[in-house]
Amino acid sequence: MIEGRRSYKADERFCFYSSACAMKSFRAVSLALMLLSGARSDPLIQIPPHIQTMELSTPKPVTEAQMQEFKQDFVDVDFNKDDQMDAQEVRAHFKGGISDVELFQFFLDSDTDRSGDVSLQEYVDYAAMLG
Ligand SMILES: [Ca+2]
Ligand SMILES: [Ca+2]
Repeated sequence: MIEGRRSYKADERFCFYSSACAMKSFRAVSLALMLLSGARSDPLIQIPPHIQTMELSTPKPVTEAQMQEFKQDFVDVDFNKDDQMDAQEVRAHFKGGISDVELFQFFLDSDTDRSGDVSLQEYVDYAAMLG
């Protein structure tokens, strides 16, 4: 008879958030500032038409130029082009330049439906509040 803990794949997302809660802290906006300050790959990735034309609500008014920036940030990070930013993509985008705490905090703040991914609408909501 085997006793002991087993880990389930399905628990990983839960653990991701519970540990993030435990570490909720001070550097809340640093990742966002990195995103918004143009720490991005070069040359720019073309924004696909369905993203370009997507109508998005914002929690407060943003300029057309800001919205363009948000969309550009999003497509730069969304490496596999599934229209979702996941934790691996965010980490890869910053090439190890962000801490786990910053990554967790970013998802806590932006992934409002707790799906484990950040949609364009979620990212725009998040980014608009920082602008
Ligand atoms: Ca993706
Ligand atoms: Ca989400």
